[in-house]
Amino acid sequence: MKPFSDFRSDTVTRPTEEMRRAMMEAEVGDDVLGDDPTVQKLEELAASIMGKEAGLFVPSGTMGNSIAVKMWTRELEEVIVEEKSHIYNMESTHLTFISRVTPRPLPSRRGAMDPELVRRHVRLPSVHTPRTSLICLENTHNNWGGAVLPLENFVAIRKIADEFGLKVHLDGARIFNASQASGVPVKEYAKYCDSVMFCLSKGLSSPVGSMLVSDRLTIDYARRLRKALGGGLRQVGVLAACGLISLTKMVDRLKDDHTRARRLAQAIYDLPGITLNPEEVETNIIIFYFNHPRLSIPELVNRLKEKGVLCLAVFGGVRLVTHKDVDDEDVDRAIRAFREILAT
Ligand code: TLP
Repeated sequence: MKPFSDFRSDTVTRPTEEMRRAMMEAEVGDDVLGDDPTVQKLEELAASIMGKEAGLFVPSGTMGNSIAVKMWTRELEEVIVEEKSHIYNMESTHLTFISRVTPRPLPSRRGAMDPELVRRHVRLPSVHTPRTSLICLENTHNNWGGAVLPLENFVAIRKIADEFGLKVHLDGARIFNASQASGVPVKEYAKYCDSVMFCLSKGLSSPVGSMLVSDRLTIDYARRLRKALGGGLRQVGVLAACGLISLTKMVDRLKDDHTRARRLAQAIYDLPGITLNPEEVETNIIIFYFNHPRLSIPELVNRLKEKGVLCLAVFGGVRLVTHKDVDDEDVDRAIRAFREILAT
């Protein structure tokens, strides 16, 4: 048996054999000078899958989101974000640090902000207040346990954005998980957004990389911002080669991750201390709240680790993520470990 079954994140996925071969064989050039053919192929493919004019390869999802916020905003402006969103909570404050805008966090129902609430929080130009310029959405929603945002929410938010002349950016780190779970094509979600960031390096198993897509002029500007942030890379076709495999070969299998997450959730939701609705596990992320008379959250995480099961403590709870590198045996091992620790 392997030493650990690693449920900490889908970011831990290792590149496939095919990716390793593709890295060896990739045709490369200097991408900062604009002549890496493999990167160009990936950027074109990403844009066409999302129904946008152009794409940009970026080293990380955080850099993609940072560039997106920067390209749609100026100082003295405000950005509407969902209160548990990754952009607001987990990207080292780039809204204030890089873009120098104020975030306006709003509550939601499992990641979907009420359009009327959004409308009430749009600030019109005034000498006193920041002007709202951008709304950020996240699908799937990480801190809401991989929740899928309903398409109607995109439609309603777009309507408000158009009413007030705002831009909409989608943190679609796991947009392919959303699409696999809902049956809604990724293009359909993207249609209601001015830009989309999505990750190659999570469930899609590339070692590094995310994509930012939008219209051509905006991506030209994003390319300059990427350089300014130190994200201009040279013979990066070796990584883009993996990205091409992510997009062409790794999407369909995401539904297996969803099935495993649901099975794990169904097996542990009623153990003492755990608050979890397995019906709400829609994709590959399980987050449960934990309140136990004898065990704290860090103690539970440690006890699981002693039994070879890795997971993360988050927001008053525990997170487990399924992905390519955990199979049914890993899920069985996790179920056994939870039962041994909690079912006394
Ligand atoms: N999320 C990571 C960590 O930050 C916790 C994870 O393990 O889930 N948007 C969303 C919704 C994300 O979940 C993440 C990464 C990002 C953006 C940022 O991507 P990276 O890690 O490539 O900067």
